[in-house]
Amino acid sequence: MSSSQPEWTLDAVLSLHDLPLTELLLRAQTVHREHHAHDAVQLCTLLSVKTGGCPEDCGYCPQSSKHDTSVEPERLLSVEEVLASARRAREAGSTRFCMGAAWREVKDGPAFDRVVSMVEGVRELGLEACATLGMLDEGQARKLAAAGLTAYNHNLDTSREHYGEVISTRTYDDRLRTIGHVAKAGISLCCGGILGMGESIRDRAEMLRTLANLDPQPGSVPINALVPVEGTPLENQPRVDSIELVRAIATARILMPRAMVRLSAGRTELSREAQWLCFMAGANSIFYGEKLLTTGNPDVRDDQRLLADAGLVPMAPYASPDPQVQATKARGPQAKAGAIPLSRRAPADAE
Ligand code: SAM
Ligand code: DTB
Ligand code: SF4
Repeated sequence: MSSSQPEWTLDAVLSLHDLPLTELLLRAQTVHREHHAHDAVQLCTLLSVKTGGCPEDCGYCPQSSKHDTSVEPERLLSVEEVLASARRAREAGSTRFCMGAAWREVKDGPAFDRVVSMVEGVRELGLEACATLGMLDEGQARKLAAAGLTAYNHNLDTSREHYGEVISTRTYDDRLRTIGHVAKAGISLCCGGILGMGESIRDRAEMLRTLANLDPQPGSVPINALVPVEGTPLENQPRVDSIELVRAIATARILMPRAMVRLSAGRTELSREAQWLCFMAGANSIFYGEKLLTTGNPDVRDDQRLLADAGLVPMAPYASPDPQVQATKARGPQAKAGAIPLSRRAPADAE
């Protein structure tokens, strides 16, 4: 974790998580305002650039070849297809574009080279570029950094203790190794987890503790509610309680004050009020667009109303206080084609 701060203990995390709800929300909102614009939400768009056929057995994932789901394996998209989608995302108001591949790990060769070109192209559009491609080695992380990748998403998903209940084809330490390579390459880490996979509150607190004790802390923390997909081992899991989601988000905000906390998968099942409570708890980003990777996401008009009705505004790109995100502004290809509309607010504009 940031060297100036002592390590978080499990007891300390649990006592925050279990505070009376109003007290937890107040504390989280106070921390939030110290580091972020209080009324800005970053809109991010996901695209699955290589769908399905993944050899890993992640129990939540519709893209695993070990599960019989309706997701069919597809080829790696072309750079042109991806950039056309990124352009549409930018026109719709997104400022970060995240490309996902259903790979266990990156293999050097033409497919990876194509992803590197996608990253360069996304940066040239003036968007933040994020990728999630499975395990990476140090050299691959360096190549992505040189291409201007803003962030790499690699989730811990749950606690070390619960991990084996969900995934058997890789270990928690495999995950942490890739996270180390991302950090060493100077790429901002996007790392979070999923609630609702049969884990205990202790598991959630343990996952948040592990995230908060990383050095450096993740610049981005996606908190997903499990989307139970037919054909996966977790298809019958009950939906996570929305207040439990709010508690996890508030705890993440307090533990990782400078991170963008992203209210990620599972929003189609959340009421507007529950989503507003998540923003109150310190979430300051959503995935925006009709699809996540393979599952649905709220309609963009509904999301525009969700923000407008609460007096929230879309955030400018590179508004994150994470120094590694700031560093990418100067690294890699610079925006070529048109600027992001200025109506979006950066933290400097915050009251
Ligand atoms: N293969 C890469 C990996 O596992 O790192 C990248 C793609 S993977 C789909 C990215 C993340 O999506 C996973 O780590 C998991 O947290 C999330 N995810 C996948 N399926 C999900 C589901 N059904 N519900 C919620 N989150 C999910
Ligand atoms: C993350 O934590 N959530 C996003 C993003 N990182 C890549 C993915 C959610 C995927 C939900 C299931 C699907 O659509 O396939
Ligand atoms: Fe593969 Fe990633 Fe899905 Fe796991 S989460 S099965 S690694 S695509």
